[in-house]
Amino acid sequence: MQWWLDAKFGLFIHWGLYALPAGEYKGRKTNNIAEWIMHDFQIPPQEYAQLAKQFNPQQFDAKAIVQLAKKAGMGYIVITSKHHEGFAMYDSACSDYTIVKSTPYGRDPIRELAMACQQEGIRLGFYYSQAQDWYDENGYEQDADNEAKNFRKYLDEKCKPQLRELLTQYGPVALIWFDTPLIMTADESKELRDLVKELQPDCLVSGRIGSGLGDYASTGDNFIPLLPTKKPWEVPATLNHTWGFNQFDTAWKQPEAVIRNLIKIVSRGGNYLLNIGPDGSGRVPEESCRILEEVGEFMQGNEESIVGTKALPVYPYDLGWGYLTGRSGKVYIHVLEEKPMVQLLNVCSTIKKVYLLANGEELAFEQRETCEGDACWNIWWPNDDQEAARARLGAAGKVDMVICVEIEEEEVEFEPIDF
Ligand code: FHN
Repeated sequence: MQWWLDAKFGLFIHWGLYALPAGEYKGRKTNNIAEWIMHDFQIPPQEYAQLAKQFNPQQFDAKAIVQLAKKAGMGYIVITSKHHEGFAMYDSACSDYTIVKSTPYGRDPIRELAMACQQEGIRLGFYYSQAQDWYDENGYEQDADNEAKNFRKYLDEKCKPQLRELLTQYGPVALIWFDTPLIMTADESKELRDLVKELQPDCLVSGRIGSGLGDYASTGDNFIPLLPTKKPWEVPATLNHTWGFNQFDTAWKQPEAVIRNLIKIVSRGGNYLLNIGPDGSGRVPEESCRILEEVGEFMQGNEESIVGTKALPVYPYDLGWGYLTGRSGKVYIHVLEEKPMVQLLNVCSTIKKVYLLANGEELAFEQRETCEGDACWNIWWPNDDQEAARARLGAAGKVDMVICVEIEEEEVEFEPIDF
């Protein structure tokens, strides 16, 4: 899974029939995430299924989405192949409830995405709701009487056959993003994991397969761990409050916030899986595109400080003004605030060279002991003028000025603080 550890940043796509009501059904607005509208309003399956007749997302442009992700510096894409609503967003032979068979659109967007990903050299994984299926009478549903269901029948007749299709019809699959296992047993989760690995041994399995059987952990939605964890981890995150498109949700995280989250997550060793929710016409909301494009401008000069980095030993202070990332022989200091100069205490590795990552401009530095005897690095902006240096960095320095410190040692060493 080295590719996944290196990638750090991925694109999540939540897209299904829920993109049509887009947060409102029969004049009633939801205050929950938009893709839950069928459950939240208890819309009967046959009634909800009528949405398929209106689903004709002619604006869906797989290539443009892949290029958007690539330009943002993302290394992989994960798209909902079947969310809890039970509707297959691909050409599935084992159900009639699919985008190909039951919509006027009649195309397989997942095939188009898989082809675009192959052309652009970006990995593609599939979200698959393995336990919740609100359309299938034997699929689980949160807060429903699940004990009464024949889950074995659902597993054998829908879930496993569909996973088999996804893993045999679209070329190499980077990962299966399972979600909400609910009351699935460990044996059932293992059965799905085994199926994935039998069909595609290199395909990763997300943490939400249940019973700790994932290749990596998925944190709670939008929750960033503070402390090191045992397993590699990924933060699935929204750009506003919803995953599926909601016409009323305009609470967009601005590019600054996204860049800060990315750096925070990467500095702690995690991956950031950031969502877009195309609308019912297939169009990606303009705001999502604008935000990702600006993140891309930051990544253009600073990608080296994100992609392929690994978690440093835990730095003993909360810097407040920034974060540290690193790789062999290099420490990247991410400066997110105004600072007359940059000081790191209790760092004892030997500096070779210091420069602004995005334009190579060298910075003066010294290594010394403080009056209290702590090893410390001091770094100065050219002419003591941070703003002028920021201006020279252009878009790459707008939010975060990344300082690259080359060191003699393979790995940076921090002095423990024991007071
Ligand atoms: O219920 C889903 C939700 O709709 C969305 O898919 C998120 C993404 O992480 N997962 C579940 C809630 O955690």
